[in-house]
Amino acid sequence: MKTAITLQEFILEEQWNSEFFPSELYDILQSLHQATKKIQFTLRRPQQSFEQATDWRSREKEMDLYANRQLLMALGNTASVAGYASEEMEDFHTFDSKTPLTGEYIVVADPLDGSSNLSCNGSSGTIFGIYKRISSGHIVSELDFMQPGKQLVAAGYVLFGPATVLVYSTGNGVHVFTYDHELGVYCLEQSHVKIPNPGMYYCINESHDFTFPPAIRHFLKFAKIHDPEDLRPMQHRYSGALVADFHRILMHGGIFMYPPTAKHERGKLRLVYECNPLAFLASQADGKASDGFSEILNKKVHHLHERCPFYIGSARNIEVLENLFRNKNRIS
Ligand code: AFP
Repeated sequence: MKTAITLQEFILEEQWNSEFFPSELYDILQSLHQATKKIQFTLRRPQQSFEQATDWRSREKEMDLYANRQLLMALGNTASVAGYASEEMEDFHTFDSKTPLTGEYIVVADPLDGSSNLSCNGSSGTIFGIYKRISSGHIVSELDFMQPGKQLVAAGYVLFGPATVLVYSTGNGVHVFTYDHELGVYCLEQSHVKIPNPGMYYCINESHDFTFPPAIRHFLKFAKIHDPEDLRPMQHRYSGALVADFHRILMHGGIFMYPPTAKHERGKLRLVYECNPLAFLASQADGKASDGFSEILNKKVHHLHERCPFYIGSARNIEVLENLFRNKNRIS
């Protein structure tokens, strides 16, 4: 039997081999790891063990808030983190009980993406991004959290599926780990993952298609045309959890799309908490992420909870879609 490389060992080795790997990142990844371990254990408990959860909707909300609290507590105990912002909180949080505020990093997160899947034992996950703080002084600034995605120093997610999987990048490739419940540790599954290009999967909630921009409707027709060399017709998959759909794309290639719709005119997904961290991972895995016209990682952030159209996946699939947006719906 082969000896597994644990997450801890892998991060330490990454740190030793790179002069650009700040030791603080190790601590932050460790605290995110601890927090998500607790979230994972709680997700596995029966509904009856939830305090206020009389139905699945209230369990969903309770779990969203619980996941947020775990991250808040774990990061609050990490010296190098000065602040935290999440999809679950109106405002960002400064860890100002740390005197002086020495932390050089801030963390953004979607604590429990896809929580509505809990009602049917579907997948969910925690998405996170880590930035270097740009403010100074005792209070972090909103601007710390509004840096463009290209300023991320690390990002990742933990996917709570049949197995719990942790994926991260510190700018040196994307690495995938699976939680071993017997050993109680994450073990390396794959390092330096690359998104297959092109890919055969497309993920989109097609129920909104009558309100999609024409470029998306053209892409959906294009995806179904027979061309085996280009892996078409593409296969449709959609889980209702971005983190699970992105993991499929990371492993097998293809494209995830959440365009503007009548209900969400600017798109549904959050630029800071969901789009930027996953765009960072895609770029590290030779994939791409776009809003149809420009790279997600270059987008200016106007406010913390901003939403945007989001297309992410294999480079070739994203380029086809961008051409449809730019060339007025012609495939080139
Ligand atoms: P929840 O966290 O409220 O379940 O929302 C999940 C999500 O933000 C993202 O993970 C999914 O891709 C997307 O919403 C699904 O939205 P639709 O139900 O509109 O397809």
